[in-house]
Amino acid sequence: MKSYRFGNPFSTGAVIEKPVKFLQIDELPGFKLTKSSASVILRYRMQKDDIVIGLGEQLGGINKRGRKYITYNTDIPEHTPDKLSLYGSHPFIIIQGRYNEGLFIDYPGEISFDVGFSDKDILEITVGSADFDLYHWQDNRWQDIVTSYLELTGGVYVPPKWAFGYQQCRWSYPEAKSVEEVANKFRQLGIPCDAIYLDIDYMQDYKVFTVNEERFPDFGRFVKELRDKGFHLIPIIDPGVKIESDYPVYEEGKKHKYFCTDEQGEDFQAAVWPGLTHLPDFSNAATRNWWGNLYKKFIELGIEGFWNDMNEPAIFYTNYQQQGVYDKLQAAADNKALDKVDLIGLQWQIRNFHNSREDYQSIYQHPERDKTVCHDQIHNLYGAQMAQSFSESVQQSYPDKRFLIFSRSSYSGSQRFGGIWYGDNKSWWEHLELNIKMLINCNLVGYFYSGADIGGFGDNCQAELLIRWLQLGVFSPLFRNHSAIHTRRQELWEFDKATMNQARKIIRLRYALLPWLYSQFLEFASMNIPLIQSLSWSFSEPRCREIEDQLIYGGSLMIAPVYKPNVSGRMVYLPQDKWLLWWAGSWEDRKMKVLAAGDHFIECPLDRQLIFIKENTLITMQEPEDYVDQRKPDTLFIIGLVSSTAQVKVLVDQGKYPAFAGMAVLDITMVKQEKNYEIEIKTVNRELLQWQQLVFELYNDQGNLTILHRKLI
Ligand code: MIG
Repeated sequence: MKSYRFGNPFSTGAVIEKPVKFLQIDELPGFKLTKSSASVILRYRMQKDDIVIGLGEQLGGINKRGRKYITYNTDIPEHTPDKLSLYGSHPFIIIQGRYNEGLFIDYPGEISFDVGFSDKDILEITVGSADFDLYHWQDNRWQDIVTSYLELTGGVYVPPKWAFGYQQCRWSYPEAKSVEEVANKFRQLGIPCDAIYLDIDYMQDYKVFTVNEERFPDFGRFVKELRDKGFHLIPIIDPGVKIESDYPVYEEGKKHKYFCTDEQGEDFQAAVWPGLTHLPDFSNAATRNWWGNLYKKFIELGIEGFWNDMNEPAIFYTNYQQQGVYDKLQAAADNKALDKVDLIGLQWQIRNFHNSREDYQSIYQHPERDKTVCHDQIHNLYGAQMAQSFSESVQQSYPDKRFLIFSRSSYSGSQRFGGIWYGDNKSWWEHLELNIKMLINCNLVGYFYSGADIGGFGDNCQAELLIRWLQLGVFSPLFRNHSAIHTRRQELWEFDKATMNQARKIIRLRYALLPWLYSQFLEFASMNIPLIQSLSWSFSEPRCREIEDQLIYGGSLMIAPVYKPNVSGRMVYLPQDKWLLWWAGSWEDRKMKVLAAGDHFIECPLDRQLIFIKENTLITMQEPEDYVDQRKPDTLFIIGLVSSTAQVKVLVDQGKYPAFAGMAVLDITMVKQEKNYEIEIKTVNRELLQWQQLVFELYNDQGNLTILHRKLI
């Protein structure tokens, strides 16, 4: 990798240790460079078969060719194919071809990536500034470029284990009673669940870090009562601070100059949920320190998880935009004849007054007292630095504890501070399909802990869609059902009985697999290798480069989700050798079948999902609990198709920070002999492993099952 510096860049913090030496750049091998005072253009001629991957949270496929993308974090409730930006920016791209090339453009403003759209053979990257750092990899294995990028940007956030449980959200559960009802429903119906969310209505007048005391009397006790039942309560945090005298957050922020300003240095005003607010200036270390410590108020009450919303930052309107609308409407009213009015202009004005680029260009940030930078130039850092503020603060105050934290907006590097969710998707089959690609694309830039709103946020979810989405959700590290106000309710019991029973089985399957799913997370995070991968990550057959609707989880599983309505099966491609097909309907029903490589049409009615275990790997399972580590079952099932040798490591962490400290390990290796299996079991910190009984369910390549029992000593 080589590092290049253009001009005098803003320090984004994306890269943890700056390489000592930046090269001055006049040419970049393989690229044509065009520099001006305000932009730099990089052009690259792609070969016909080159594949371009990366860019993290973006629409389009895994192969990014044929489209345009723009990095400019946007609060965007319609993820339709015409959109060029979503909530996060990850300007990291790889060209896989005769030579593999990787680029990370560390610039937190607008960059456009035209990947063979204007000219099908040309990749044209336009950086909207002449000041940025560029990291270039050449001729490495492309997988190594990904790992190198993750190392460069500081590795991967690891959530606490309970954050792998099922989670229920709704906009909103507005008072204690509705949260309690949901919690009780889960336990009565025997549906596992670990977390319930508070959306904006828990606050007093949408004032961040307040709780409405009428709707949530004795909030601290409420949090503890829920914890006793095995639920974490997770409040939403929005950055906009309501302008209201005597509101402490506002008063402190104003007094210490913690807010973003306008050009004249006055605190910038932007309207969001609370009405007019000020936006904290997270580029400033003092602001970050102040803000990060505000979460403590909740942490001291027993809260262990947060979700940061609206941090692109979203702006409903500003006084300036509002005036523009009034003027246009006034002109229309004065005319009293719509044909004399600039209708298109009027519509445009009304449609575009929120999240307006003009507003972002009028906000100023002050990373230091006497330093000013226009927000537009560092726009994509806003949510990342908000996450950084939380992360820095808890590391200081609770140095050995891990929290759940995820954000809507993000930038390269913030994958070490927390996870993300994919924002306001819809209850559309198209968005279930998009979810598969999003998991793969976001894992490529280190957001292992991420996921979509299961069932879809906007629009109304139908029973079949919910079931298929939950089936994919089993393999989504963030496994959260969320839906918007005014949409059909999406809690499982709001559907028919059969749907609810099926949903329960799917969620119990997740909990059965959870120790393995989580252990794989730890292992892959420690290696800086994406946890969720496209098939091409480990299978070099050309076919695999085109498969975008199957995914690999960890070292052993391939998932082929059904993402279309009214179908009873799908095509699946199995690369290289043999696979064990688990036609999974419930965790207890574990009859498996050996399949050979190649194309298969596989039946998959609604009560089944397709899970494939790779030959000579092992997965582990245990009896599902109502919530993570409720009873700690003492039997561990170890399952696989073993034709020569196989190994599995089960990692059990102590929930401490850093994640890998003091870990317990169960390490199983096995060799297939002619008639039997030779099993070797090693442990580290045995006393921290809950299991006493090991049950092996081993298939040979003919599909014959052998069951073996061992005691763990
Ligand atoms: O303007 O807090 O993406 O998850 O439920 C909408 C209300 C604000 C957007 C988030 C969504 C959340 C909603 N928020």
